[in-house]
Parts: sequence; C-alpha cells; structure tokens
Amino acid sequence: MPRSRPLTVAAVLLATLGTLAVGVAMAQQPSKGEQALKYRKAVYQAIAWNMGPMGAMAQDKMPYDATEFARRAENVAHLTPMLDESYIAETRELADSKLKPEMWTNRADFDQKMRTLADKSNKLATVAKGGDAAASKAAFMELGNACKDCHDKYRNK
Ligand code: ASC
Repeated sequence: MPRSRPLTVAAVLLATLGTLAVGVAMAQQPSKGEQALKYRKAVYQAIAWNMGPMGAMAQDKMPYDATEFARRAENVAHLTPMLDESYIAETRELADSKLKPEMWTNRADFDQKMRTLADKSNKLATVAKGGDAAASKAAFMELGNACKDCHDKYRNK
C-alpha cells in the first residue's frame, strides 16, 4: 500500500517526539521527596516569618501590640501541625537539608518534640488572645525553647 508509508513514518515520528516531550517533562518534575522538602522549608519559613515580630516584642525591640502578637501566634499555631507530613522517607537521602540523620532512627523522640511544638504554639495562641504582655512573652519563650530543643538535637548548624 504505497499511500500508507508516509503516514506510518509521520505517525512514528510524532509518537517519538511525543515520548521525548513526556520524558523531558517528567525529568523536570521534582521528585516526591524534593516536593516534600520544598514544602517543609516553606512551612518553616512561614513560621519564622511570624515568629520574628513576636520575638522582637518579647525582647522589647518593638512595642508590644496585643492584636498583632495574637494574630502572629494564631498563624504559628496553624502552621506547626503542618510540618509532620513533610518528614516522609522520600526526603531521607536529599542533600539539601539540615536534618540530622539521627532523626530517622529516633523517630518517636522526634515526633514527641513535634507534638510539644504544636502544644506550645497552641498554648501561645490561647494566652496571646488574653492580651497580657508578660504572659504572652512567657508563653513565647516556652515555644522558642521547643524550637531550640529540636534544633539542638536534630538540625545541623
Ligand atoms: C525563632 C526562630 C527559631 C527559634 C529558635 C529558638 O524565632 O526562627 O528557629 O525561634 O531561635 O531558639
């Protein structure tokens, strides 16, 4: 069938190009672990962004503003429970992380620290709603200690 040859050639060519395009698209797609690590860093960044002004107020580097402090505390309380799901096995071998490998063999301890983080940030949000500067600052320090406790053990400098 002479008419079918050029069509067959064109079809094979198109199929090959299509496969190549899919291959390139897949190569550019970050892996599940890379996406989880990116998400993790974004959540920590959002937490730090909100911790900043509270820290400045707690250290009297900025005037205490009860409404602003409570809003930031509420934000952090929403963010801390979002970290858990980023610590998936697919992130374990990724180089672009400060996570110490010990975390994977001390998972129960790490998870407990994560629960403490969530508890302390919830407590801070509740206390901050009360608008008492000294109580808010004290609860902020407790939360900061929960951050530090985990960083000291599981985060590379
Ligand atoms: C913060 C922040 C941290 C912790 C830590 C507490 O505000 O960004 O990583 O508190 O410094 O020691």
